[in-house]
Amino acid sequence: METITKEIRILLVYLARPKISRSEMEQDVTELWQLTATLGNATITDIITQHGSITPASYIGTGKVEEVAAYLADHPTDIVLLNGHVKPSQKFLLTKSFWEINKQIIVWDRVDLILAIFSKHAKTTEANLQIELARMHNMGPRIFGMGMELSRQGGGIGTRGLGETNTELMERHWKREIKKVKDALEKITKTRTTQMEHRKHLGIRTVSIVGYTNAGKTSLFNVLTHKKHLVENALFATLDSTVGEVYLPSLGQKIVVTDTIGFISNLPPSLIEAFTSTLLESVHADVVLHVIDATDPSMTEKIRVVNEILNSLHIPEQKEVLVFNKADALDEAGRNKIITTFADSPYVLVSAKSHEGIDELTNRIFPHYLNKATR
Ligand SMILES: Nc1nc2c(ncn2[C@@H]2O[C@H](COP(=O)(O)OP(=O)(O)OP(=O)(O)O)[C@@H](O)[C@H]2O)c(=O)[nH]1
Ligand SMILES: [Mg+2]
Repeated sequence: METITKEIRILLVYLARPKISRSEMEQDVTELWQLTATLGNATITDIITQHGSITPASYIGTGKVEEVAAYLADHPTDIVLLNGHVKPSQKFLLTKSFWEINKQIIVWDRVDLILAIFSKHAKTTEANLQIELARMHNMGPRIFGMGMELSRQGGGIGTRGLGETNTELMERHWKREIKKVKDALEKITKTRTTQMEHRKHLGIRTVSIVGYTNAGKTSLFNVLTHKKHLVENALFATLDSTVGEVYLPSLGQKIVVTDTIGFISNLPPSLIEAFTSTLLESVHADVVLHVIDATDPSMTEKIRVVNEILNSLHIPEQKEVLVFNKADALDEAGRNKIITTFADSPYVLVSAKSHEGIDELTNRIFPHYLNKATR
């Protein structure tokens, strides 16, 4: 049965940092656009741009706040989306400023948008708890507390004194709720750790698949493990960590392959921290396959982003193999570029679609790295 869902109207307020190039900005806006499209029932109805640095109090500066408020007065809008990472205090101030015009308005930053997509795709308790934890961190006590305030007032939004008189109360409530979620997550993490230790005890080696979102990680996982997990031309199709087995004739044993959530640029550390449980498998793997969409014009930047995240997770570089995927869609020039640029790094060119390079991966790369891992 078809359900009618209301279209969410999003106003994008884009703060273009000083010295940003036109192409960087275009890539950034395109990604925000794709993220919004991934939500399914949301559209960016307009973009207001501000050039300059972040204003500490309001992120976009008083003048811009007024401009956005004037826009909201004339254009029905559900969400004001800011690019980048906006502090809870800035979001709180903005929300309050816009409330004069629209009491239902929600202010989101890029992380809130990503978390909304996560929620849409989350299936497991673990994923839901991690999203909840990241959300709470991203909201901060006062915005989180607004929900509590609303329920106390029986649903009506009272603006008088909101968030000011009750800051301490909200802070305590926020901390208590965070602890609850953390405790629940810890139990799940323990189960995962036990499973990993059990595998290690049995001498089973593990390969984890990581990479920027939409690079083709799940497609590669499916090819390797003969599974049929959801593959989609969408950002964050995968949110959980899934495990599959592959028998390697060259090693005469089976290995475990894991697929996990994709990465994206500008993730705050608190979000990565919230997903520690899911990423645990990747952190402890013997080999880390860093899957890259070789047809992506922003490939180099995305490799950098993923490497930064791998670093923050303390995954040693020696475990990493660059896997350039979508070789079937590459022309000669694209191939040559990879061959010349990455000649010094361990890499392999594959296609999850045509299966080019898969044999090389399983017969040469895996045995080589897995033998090394045992030494
Ligand atoms: N041409 C081509 N397309 C591919 C290949 N591998 C994956 N794709 C496409 O790339 C898109 C993303 O594939 P996924 O496997 O879902 O990518 P992912 O990295 O798991 O993405 P998330 O889980 O959303 O982070 C889909 O539209 C796939 O059909 C390939 O080898 N060649
Ligand atoms: Mg996936």
